[in-house]
Amino acid sequence: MEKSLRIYLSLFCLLLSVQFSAGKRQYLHDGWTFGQARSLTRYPAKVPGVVHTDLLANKLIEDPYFRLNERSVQWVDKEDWIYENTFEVEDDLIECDNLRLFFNGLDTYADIYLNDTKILNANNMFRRWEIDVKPYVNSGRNHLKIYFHSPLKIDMAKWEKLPYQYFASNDQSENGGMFDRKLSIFARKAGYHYGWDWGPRLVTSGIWREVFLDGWNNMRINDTHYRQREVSAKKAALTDVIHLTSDKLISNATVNVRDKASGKIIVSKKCDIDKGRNDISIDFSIRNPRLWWCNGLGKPELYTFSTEIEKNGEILASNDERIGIRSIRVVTDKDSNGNMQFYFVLNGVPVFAKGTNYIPQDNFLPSVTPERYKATIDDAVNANMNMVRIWGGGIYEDDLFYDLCDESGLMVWQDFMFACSVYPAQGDWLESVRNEAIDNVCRLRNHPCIALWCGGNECLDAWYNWGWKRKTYEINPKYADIIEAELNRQYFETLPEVIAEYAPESFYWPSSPFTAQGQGSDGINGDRHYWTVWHRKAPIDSYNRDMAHFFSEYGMQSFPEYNSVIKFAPDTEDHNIDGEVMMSHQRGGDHANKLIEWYLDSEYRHPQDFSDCLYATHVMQADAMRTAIEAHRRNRPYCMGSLLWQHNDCWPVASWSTRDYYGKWKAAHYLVKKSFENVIASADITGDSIKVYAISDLLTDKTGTLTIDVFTMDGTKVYCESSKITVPANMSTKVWELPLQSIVKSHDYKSLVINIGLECDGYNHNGNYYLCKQKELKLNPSDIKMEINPASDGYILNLKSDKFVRAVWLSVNDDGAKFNDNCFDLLPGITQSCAIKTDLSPTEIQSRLKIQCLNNI
Ligand code: BMA
Repeated sequence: MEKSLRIYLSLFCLLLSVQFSAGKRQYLHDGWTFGQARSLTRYPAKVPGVVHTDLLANKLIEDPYFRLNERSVQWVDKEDWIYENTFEVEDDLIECDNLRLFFNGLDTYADIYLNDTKILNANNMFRRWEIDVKPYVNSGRNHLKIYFHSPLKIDMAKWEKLPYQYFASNDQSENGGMFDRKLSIFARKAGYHYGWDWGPRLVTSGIWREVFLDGWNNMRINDTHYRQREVSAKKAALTDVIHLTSDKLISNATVNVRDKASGKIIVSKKCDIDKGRNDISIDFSIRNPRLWWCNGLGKPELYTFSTEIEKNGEILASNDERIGIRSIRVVTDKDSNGNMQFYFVLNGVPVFAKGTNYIPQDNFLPSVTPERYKATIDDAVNANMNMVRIWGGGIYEDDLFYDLCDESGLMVWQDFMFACSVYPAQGDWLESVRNEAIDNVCRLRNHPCIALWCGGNECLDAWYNWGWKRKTYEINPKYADIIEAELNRQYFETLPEVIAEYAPESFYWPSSPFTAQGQGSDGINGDRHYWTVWHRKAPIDSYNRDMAHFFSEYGMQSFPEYNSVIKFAPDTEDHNIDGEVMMSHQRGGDHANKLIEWYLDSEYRHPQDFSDCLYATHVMQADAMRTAIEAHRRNRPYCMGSLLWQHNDCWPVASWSTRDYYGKWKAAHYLVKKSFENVIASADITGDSIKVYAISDLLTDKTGTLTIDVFTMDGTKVYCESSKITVPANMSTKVWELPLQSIVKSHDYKSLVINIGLECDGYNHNGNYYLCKQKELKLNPSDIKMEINPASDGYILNLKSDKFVRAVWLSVNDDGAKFNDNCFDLLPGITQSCAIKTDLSPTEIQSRLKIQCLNNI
């Protein structure tokens, strides 16, 4: 045989055996029906899906997100539901020696019957279930039935048994007709389903993730964990920890780790494989590894490694994993005042974390398409972020979420799924949590994006700082002792034990925010959730003064834009922020609307026109986020992180999100993008001086040109200066300072705008500063001239005015339209260009384009 043919044939055999060894999979997503357990009527169902979306698709309920419809579907969670399916196992699968049924997610209390035999009792939405079904399947038709118990009915019994209460501040039990019974804490189910201060109460049930059958013969690799023992630019020392199951003893097998890209074997090892479960470790190293870097610092390089078990040239089992080689450390050493710092070090470089907090993208989780995932992650990356925090009241996200973060260099702060509550952390409940943690840590531990595991959101603060411990203690000290012991067991034993055992190189942080065990966070040590602006009514300028080592939350509310509001509230009679429909889409309630109005009144203006009022909240939120981000960045290295609250919504609602439910960027997102640029200049105007800082996240020093121009509202330049400066790497540096008087001179400070620009290494940052509150600015009526010029995928808009125009907001009623910039000021006489991607015709764009600005309200 010719050599090339031999190679070809052996490659062919290798491919065949790889395919064979990978086993076979049959998805069970077709042919499902569903119905109320107490009725025999069945309707077609979609899997993965949830009961609400199935009811909607069958026209049995109306869209719960529209107007007040959420109220009329509160009966759904009081019912038990049955999902059924009849299927035939594919021929090549039925012949396999091993046949397992997998549920990647069942929401939540579910009894599973296969051909009338109960094969599983599921009780945790976050777990992945694997059942050996070989003994139960038939070669002909099989019947799969899932009985979902109402989570309310199941948990009510637990609530009634307890002589004390677990608090859950966001559980909207009253809206669900449950009075003060906060049942969410009993269920291992996404907390936000029970309502949140940005979310409706829609408690779902269903097969919410994939369901499939896997069949294989001989051997299967269950899991490969690529531990990164040591990583530097010169060398990565890795261990591939392999868990496999074999049907028989195989002596003298070979384990290979192969680099998929080059096809080369990196390391091989001989081993004997026992019948049953085997754990094998194989060490290897890579010289000069291509490191995974976060967005802004470098390329997020990825490797795909294959683990193969080989015997006599035949591959018995194999498994591919994509990993990124990087080291991530979290530094919690003391600062010079003896307080605990908190910052991330990626590949030896201290990184200022620029990012956001992420909540689930929908109350009906299976409705989130891959396109929505992609857009959500892209919007973080395009806003120059390098970190996203997956908040603890939602879900451990879909694999796709982490794949996209791996690919785009977004570090993930991963909360365990606990938020703003105390939980019954004992017995079966705690065991279930341990298993859920193991499932998810093992699923996610190879992702380079995972930067930290965190016990949960604000649960320790809730107990220690929000008066819950005191309240419980006053009722009976014994009850407080029980809850506190549970809390310690959960966050300081169970969860860190899972991390230590299953992802020992990862950093565990007991809570966000966190200072020390036995107390709430103090804002000085560790990370901080900063809500003095907003919940405590501090002026927006407080962002400039109040510091922390790491801000893991801060935010300011706004409404969705007008074109988004009309999707859930099209009638003009609903266009009143205090009206019933808008209030039903404001889950912070009266408290939140009053805060919005209070901030508008004290710092901006409170327009009576509905659309102007929505717009004013956008500008206020945008200014607030910009102020916070710049202040946090100016204060590095004291402050090393700024994660704003929040990136997205789960339904159309007034909230702190910078992008609304429909994915539309609010004004804030445009300003966040600018404020998170790698190189910016930022001014701190305190008392009678103005200081300018050059802030750079680049890893080498650069030179740049700093410009400072002061204008009056009608275009007179009262000061200008331009100078070459050095912009030192990875820090914030004061580069300019003057007494305010020397640039303001005798002018009325309410009619001045200070424009600061920094051009450096291809970055061109530009920002305006004002010397009074926005409502005091002496703005002239606007006189904007706009040209609309066709471009390849839309239009270029050129805007100009003789007067200073504050916060120009362009909107167009077109779902697909995308602006490259928005919410910008027009400096007198200077043309500002902006691009819009849209399919609208020139006449449509002319008629639909709307301009709003603070000058006109
Ligand atoms: C934070 C979060 C959320 C909440 C937000 C706004 O502290 O952790 O629970 O939605 O505040 O109040």
